[in-house]
Amino acid sequence: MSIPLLLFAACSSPVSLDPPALPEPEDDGDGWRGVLARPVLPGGDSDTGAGDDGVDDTSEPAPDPDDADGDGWGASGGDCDDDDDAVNPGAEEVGWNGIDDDCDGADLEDHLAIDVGSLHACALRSDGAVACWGDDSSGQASPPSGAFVAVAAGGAHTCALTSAGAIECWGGDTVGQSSPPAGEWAALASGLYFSCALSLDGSATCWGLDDHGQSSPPSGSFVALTAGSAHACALDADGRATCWGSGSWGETETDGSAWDALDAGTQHTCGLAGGTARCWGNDGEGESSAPAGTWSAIAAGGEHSCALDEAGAATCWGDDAFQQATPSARALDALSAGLRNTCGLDASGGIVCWGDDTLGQSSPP
Ligand SMILES: [Ca+2]
Ligand SMILES: [Ca+2]
Ligand SMILES: [Ca+2]
Ligand SMILES: [Ca+2]
Repeated sequence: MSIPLLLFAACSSPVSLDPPALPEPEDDGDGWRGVLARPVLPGGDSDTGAGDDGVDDTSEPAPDPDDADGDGWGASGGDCDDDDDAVNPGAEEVGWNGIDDDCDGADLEDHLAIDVGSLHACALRSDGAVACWGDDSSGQASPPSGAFVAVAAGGAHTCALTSAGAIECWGGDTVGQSSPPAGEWAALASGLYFSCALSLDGSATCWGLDDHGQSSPPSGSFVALTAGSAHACALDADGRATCWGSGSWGETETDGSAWDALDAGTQHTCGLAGGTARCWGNDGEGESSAPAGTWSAIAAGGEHSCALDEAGAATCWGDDAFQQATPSARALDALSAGLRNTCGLDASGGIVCWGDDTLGQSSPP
């Protein structure tokens, strides 16, 4: 008698035969309960009862009952769009597509490059579009649509290099500064009333005003280009500088040394060599009196100049009447200086500007 009683007691026990009492029911029949990937049934055999195939499913990947689009992330596990398997916390963020691809809370609106002109500025977005702000009185801040790889803002015009290697310019064209030659180009720079480009063989070509020879570059093979008010400079593969155009303040003088970077301002030029900054040309406001330090980027503007140290902190010198030489405290990766303002890009590709904003040139979109 004691044995049947014991069997009856065992069979009626909820512990030995029924599933344990669980806070959340296994309600969709996949053998997993709740939002956590935890098996309900011992051994992971999810199809017990009439449909039991006798296979222990523990070797199969654990399905997430909360993952409707099958991208491996449940809605409660961070998938911010469980109807789109391309959107989840493990996805790569794609800029400017209006979609928060990686579920970090926002679409990425980043920029790859920035160039400040006299009273306007433009930046290259990571989707290839160009965005401009500031003075648009000649249409210089109204870029065409298209895919670009570089942008150069000048006086009242802007030029950009398309992904196909062609140059498109917009804005003032009073002296042909917005009428670029056809061809395939590798780099470009815009000055006050002219622009220059490097062809694929490294030779320089300029268009626009040439009253100081600023649009008559010497022959040579160059890898980088910069343009100021009425002068321009290029670096060859060894870092040697060649400058042309107006040199009334000595801004086109080069000493034969090698440079890592060069930037032409209105009437001065600044360069970086081994982290040391040096400027030459007009120094009426102290714009050519570069401070000692170790710098990673440099920009020459109207009558001021700025540089970034190795941590990305900006330091400026020269005219500060519009606070153009009073930089943002944000760490920056890139820098460009205009007539009376300065802009940079932070590590996220966000735009930071300081200085004169009377025409919105320091108010990026
Ligand atoms: Ca999902
Ligand atoms: Ca998804
Ligand atoms: Ca995002
Ligand atoms: Ca996105």
